[in-house]
Amino acid sequence: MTSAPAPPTRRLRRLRAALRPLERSVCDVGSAAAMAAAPDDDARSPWRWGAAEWEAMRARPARRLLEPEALASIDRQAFLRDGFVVLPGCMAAEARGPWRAALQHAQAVQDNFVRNSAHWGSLIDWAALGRPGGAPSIALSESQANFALGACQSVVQGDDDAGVLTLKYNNLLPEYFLCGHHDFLLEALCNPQMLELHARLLGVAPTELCHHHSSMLNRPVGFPDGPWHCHGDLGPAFDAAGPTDSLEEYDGQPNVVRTLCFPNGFAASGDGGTKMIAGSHLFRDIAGCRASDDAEMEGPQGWLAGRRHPITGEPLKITKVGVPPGSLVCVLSHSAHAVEHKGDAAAQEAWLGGRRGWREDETRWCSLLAYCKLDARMPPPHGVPPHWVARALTPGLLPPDLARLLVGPPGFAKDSSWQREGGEGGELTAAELDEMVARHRAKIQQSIKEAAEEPPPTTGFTRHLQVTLAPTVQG
Ligand SMILES: O=C(O)CCC(=O)C(=O)O
Ligand SMILES: [Fe+2]
Repeated sequence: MTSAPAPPTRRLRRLRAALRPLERSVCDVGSAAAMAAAPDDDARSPWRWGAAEWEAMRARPARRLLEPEALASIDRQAFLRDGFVVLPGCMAAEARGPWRAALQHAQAVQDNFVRNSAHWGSLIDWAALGRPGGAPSIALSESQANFALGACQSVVQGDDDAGVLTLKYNNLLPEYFLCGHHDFLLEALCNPQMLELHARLLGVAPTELCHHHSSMLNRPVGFPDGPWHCHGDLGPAFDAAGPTDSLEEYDGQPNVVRTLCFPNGFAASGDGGTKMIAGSHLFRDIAGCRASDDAEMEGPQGWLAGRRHPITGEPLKITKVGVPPGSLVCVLSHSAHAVEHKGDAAAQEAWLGGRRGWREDETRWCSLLAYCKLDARMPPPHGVPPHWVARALTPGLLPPDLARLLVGPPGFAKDSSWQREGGEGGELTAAELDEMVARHRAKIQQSIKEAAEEPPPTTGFTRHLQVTLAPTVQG
């Protein structure tokens, strides 16, 4: 593990050269943001690492991240039956402080990045990011930027007028592909205990796991209720397969596990917790399983009305979990979940009204790390952009477990649309790289188009973000 990386092949040198403008733009904006946020600490961001930092990471022994008893206690059948598992206090005691500090650091970098949107036009290489028309003509307004500070999913996202969606889908905002923005979280992603945990949950060997995406989900005091939803990550054939009462069938499909990591924990009520519905995943009802709040979910017309668990026969119900510091909650894609508000009505009103001044020690700090089985039947993971694929494919640069998580093992899924498609010895050719980048850009453009076509939200804080906040500042 400590040997020097092999020199990149000619193909990979070309690949890196093609992506260099993008790396430069990321680092330039990253430095502007990081310098004001934490001037002494910008080596924490793997975006800017060179060969020496990668070598140091390869040489570092893995830290103790989880309590071994928690791993040993995993009940796979219960996980498949419920669609989620709560692991209270399973973060190793010595990992909790650094985990929270990593999230605070990443939030500070993100806040600074957002605050500096007036410089995005000149510092970011928009052509390298594939934005048609180049730099955006408007920056975030002061109120839009202020609204996003200290929280996640709060930068206005209804359109790409200020370039936010381009940044989001290229994982330039630290809240997306979070692991690429902080060394602790990158190490957590490929930590052997995390791999063992997800291998157990998904019923595969640790070497058969792939990274799906990672994000930051910090919720400050005043954060209102988040809507009920579940995720379609597996492609139409599996996402719309309809209800099943066979755990064997469910286990036989591709699967993604989102693991929410809470260094501080949260109380069951009014504390920004994650809420769950055991058994909801077995309905595979991505489009229908939605509600703006608990009352709608539980109401006479709500998704829960009359529904029973396909295996236990029990009526489905909302579980408000409360967890102690250092807890993990692992969730299957199809499992219904929502966010409980944080703080009372006055706190929510103040937060929505743009008043900040939350106390950091009260924030619900959270990182999400998602893993899937290597399975060519599902669409490629959306959370690993081409510039990280390029790093992962540079021989000997990244720790082997990390490289495999990001792009799969050599030769994986040669015939599928996964990012690592072929070439001899699993390498990408220049033409394949071009195709991969083109595909990534096309996907981004498609996502941006879909976001712009979606009707404006009628409830909740997304309505506030996209409807109330936007016209007053952009009009
Ligand atoms: O913040 C949470 O508790 C849930 C976030 C969520 O729904 C997601 O990341 O898919
Ligand atoms: Fe979600």
